[in-house]
Amino acid sequence: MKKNIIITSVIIVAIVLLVVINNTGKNNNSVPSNTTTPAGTSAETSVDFSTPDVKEFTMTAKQWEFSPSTITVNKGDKVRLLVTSIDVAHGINLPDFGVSGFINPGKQTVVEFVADKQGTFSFFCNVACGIGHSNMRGTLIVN
Ligand SMILES: [Cu+2]
Repeated sequence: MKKNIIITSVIIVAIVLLVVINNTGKNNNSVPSNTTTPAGTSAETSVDFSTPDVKEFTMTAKQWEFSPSTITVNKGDKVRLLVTSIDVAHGINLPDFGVSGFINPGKQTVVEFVADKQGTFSFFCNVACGIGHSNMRGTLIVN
């Protein structure tokens, strides 16, 4: 009798565990795909950056500054930054507008975004580029 009760309990616990694990797995799978896909695709595919009204800025990145370090645009502008590293690898990261780019040494990286909100925002290098890396930042002003 006792043996049967123990075996039954073990089976019930196993079933409960399977259900819990199964549900946890479903949650982990569904949350990222639901949140990332629509936001990422709609923002990037609906804007046409091939039009002549794009505001283009040619910039250099070097240890440890961007030049120019301040970019001023108007709200609603389509903005293109052409950033060339003249020494080592750098990055250009403007998190408020979802911009992140890697800049190879001696090469140009192009990043584009729509300045869809007013304010003063920071962009910075996100590739470890030497002792002054954490000070390598600039300002985007959207009027
Ligand atoms: Cu850096």
